[in-house]
Amino acid sequence: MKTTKKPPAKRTTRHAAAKPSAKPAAKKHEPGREIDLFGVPMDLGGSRRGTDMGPSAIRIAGLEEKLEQLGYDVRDGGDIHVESRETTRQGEAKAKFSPEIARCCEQLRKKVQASVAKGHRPIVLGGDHSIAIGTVAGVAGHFRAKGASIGLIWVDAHGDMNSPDTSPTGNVHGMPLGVLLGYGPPELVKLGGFAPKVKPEHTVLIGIRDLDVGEKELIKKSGALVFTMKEVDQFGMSEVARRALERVTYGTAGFHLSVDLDGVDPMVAPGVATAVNGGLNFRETHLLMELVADSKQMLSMEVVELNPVLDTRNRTAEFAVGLMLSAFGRRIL
Ligand SMILES: [Mn+2]
Repeated sequence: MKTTKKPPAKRTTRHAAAKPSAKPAAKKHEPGREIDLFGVPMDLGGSRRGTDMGPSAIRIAGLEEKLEQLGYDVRDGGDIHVESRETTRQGEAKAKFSPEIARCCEQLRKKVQASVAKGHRPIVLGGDHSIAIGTVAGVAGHFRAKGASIGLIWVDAHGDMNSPDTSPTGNVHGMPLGVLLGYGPPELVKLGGFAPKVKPEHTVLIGIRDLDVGEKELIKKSGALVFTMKEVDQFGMSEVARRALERVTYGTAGFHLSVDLDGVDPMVAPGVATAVNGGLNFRETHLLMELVADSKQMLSMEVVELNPVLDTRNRTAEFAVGLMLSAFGRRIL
């Protein structure tokens, strides 16, 4: 696997799989050559400590340099400041630390929105998955001001669609997708002054295999498109990715890709807080990233839930860097 020095191919046509319907195509956003990195050392959304070290582990694995080798101009915007668990009030037990999570997500939202407004593509490094509330609010906020919607691909073992009432733990990292679709703690749902951030018809989940009882109801009710591991096994990732990309690009300005590393099988990505067997394998995950790159419509990306404490010799961080390279256009040939 040699990295190429060639810049990624220029965008040619919009995604060919879009439905041939009468609905006029939304104006497409030209993906830029500039990438802004933001780290969010957040571990307030889960119970296991250690995800706050995720951004450092990914930087150590050489993300910036490898993206530059791919032909991108990369600027590291540093980390969002997150208060530590010891110095922050937990607050409401049904949505633990949600005031501090909301404060951090608001900081992130502003940085991401400013990045997208410059025509750059932000990459957000987690941190637990609660930070997606800020990332998606920033990207969606920019396009909303232009009257456009964005799509969302959510790779995860879990649904992340609990509400404070259905969550067995009160951990906010089990709620961000629900929040983005308009359900959950008001201080999070209202972030950026609008809700929902994405429409269910533009939202796709991939890799799902561990859902809480109450959460299942909300997922079914939400109208989001869900590819559980059963569908991945049944149809193959090629077909799942085709359907997913059709869904998130049809009538949108492009899409955000949110990768929870626990969506990947723990044999490949062991350094995650909430590992679940039977996940996406190495090639399935890369194929999804490669097809995302081929679509030329990814606006922004985040990689979350890396827990270096549970990792082996930074292997999961190195895998995460490989995924980002594939999603940004690295090719085998
Ligand atoms: Mn997640």
